[in-house]
Amino acid sequence: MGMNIESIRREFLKDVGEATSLPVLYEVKAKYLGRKGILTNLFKELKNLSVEERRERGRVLNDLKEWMEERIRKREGEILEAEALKKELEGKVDLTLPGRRVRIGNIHPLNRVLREIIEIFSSMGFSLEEGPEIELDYYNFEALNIPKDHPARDMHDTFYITDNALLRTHTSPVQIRAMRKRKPPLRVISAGKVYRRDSDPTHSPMFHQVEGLLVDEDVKLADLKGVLSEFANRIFGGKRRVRFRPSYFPFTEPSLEVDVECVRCGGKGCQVCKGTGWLEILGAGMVHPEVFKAVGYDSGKYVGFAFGLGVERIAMLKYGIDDLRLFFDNDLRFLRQF
Ligand code: 2NM
Repeated sequence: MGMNIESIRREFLKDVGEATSLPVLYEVKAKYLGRKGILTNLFKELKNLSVEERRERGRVLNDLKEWMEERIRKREGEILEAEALKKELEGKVDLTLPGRRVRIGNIHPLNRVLREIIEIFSSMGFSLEEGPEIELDYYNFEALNIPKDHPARDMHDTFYITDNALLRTHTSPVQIRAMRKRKPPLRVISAGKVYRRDSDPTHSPMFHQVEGLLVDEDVKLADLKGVLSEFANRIFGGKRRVRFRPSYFPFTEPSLEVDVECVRCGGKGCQVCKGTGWLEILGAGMVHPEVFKAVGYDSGKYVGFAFGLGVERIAMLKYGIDDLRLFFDNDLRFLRQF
């Protein structure tokens, strides 16, 4: 008989593995070890062999038979155990229920808004600049036309590290560094963490800013109005009215504040806009000649505009969030909504 022992063994293992109930397992047992079983037939053929060959072949078949019986016993145990467990759970657990969904993470709302803002200005040709969060007094204040005794320093409530080093209170020093590093024309934005000694529902000691700067030979206030109107429309979506009010910053002249039509009430007046119909979203202005002087640009030749915004404020307005601290608590019930 040419049937190879190894292929019988392999087919037997497959049959046993596929048997998930006792009746099926007993059919498998009969297929190999029953009265007309494959192995039984091999035993019957022994009588045709010589004494020598019979002893050798007989030992191989006996080993195989014992191994098969052992396998079947083991499988029998496994099936009985599975059936007992199934009986135990019957009516108590619904095995047809779909599995629990695995939750995957998402981008933090602040980072999402930050990325959107960067994308909008990138598409207008601004490139992202980076700078240190620990700054020198010179880059954070002096070069921005804010001398030591200037009242604007009080507004910033600075964390000082030494007399000369501090946590940056805005990202403007990044732009000072960019101007000293390059020549006009220049179109840069800076984005990142800034620090002020302030903490209440609308102020956090650390928050995120994006600032922009454009310097060229023939820049007008109208260019600034165009860029910031486009930004307001794209970040809040749709066609929105934008207005510009005079303001004051030491580093720009003239300075202005940018308001967008209230995202909640569309200008009629509501809680969010405190009845005014307008939301303040940006500070901006034409770069002060003193700032150009500090970075070595010729203010007779070059003109520039700059602007700054708070990412938390934009995110709060966009998503209707009333407490800034939600961004920093890392409560998953809040974060999963984005
Ligand atoms: C603002 C408002 C107005 C500003 C100015 C500069 C620099 F460095 F170019 F002078 N950077 N950012 C600026 C101007 C920032 O934030 C409310």
